[in-house]
Amino acid sequence: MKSAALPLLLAGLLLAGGAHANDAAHIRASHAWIRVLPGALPAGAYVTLENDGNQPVALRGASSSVYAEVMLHRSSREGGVSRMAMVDALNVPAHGKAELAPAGYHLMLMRPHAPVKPGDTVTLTLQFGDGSTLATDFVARPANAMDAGDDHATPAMDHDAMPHGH
Ligand SMILES: [Cu+2]
Repeated sequence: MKSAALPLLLAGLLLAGGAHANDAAHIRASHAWIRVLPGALPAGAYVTLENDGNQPVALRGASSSVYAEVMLHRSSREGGVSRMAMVDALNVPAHGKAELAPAGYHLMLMRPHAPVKPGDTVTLTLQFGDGSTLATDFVARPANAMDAGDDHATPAMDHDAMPHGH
């Protein structure tokens, strides 16, 4: 019975993983947003990742039920020319953070199954080096947006000052 073996194996892996906090358990995602471009142009997804663990955590990529293809990219500028390259991983340092932002690291979203409009929320499942995942809601923003647009949404709260232990 081949079909029964896989769920058992997965259950075993999950139990084994429960003995130690996995990568995803140490990551807090904030300011998650997508810049939606017109037509069939790929969209960029941006997020701030904070690692409260003692070990660095590698973001390897993401998956989504909305986009057929998601790739981890890095934009750079060389001699006045903007380039984009695929990268294997983005390191989030221990007790540090990494930012995916325009003109830098981003998740490139391609081939949506249905049109994504500004105001929509899209869940991307971030994937880390140890195979753990973190489902994160990204808000879709228009093509001229430069950030998540939430900086003034909660003026009473200083996110960085809030404790976020587990
Ligand atoms: Cu890209």
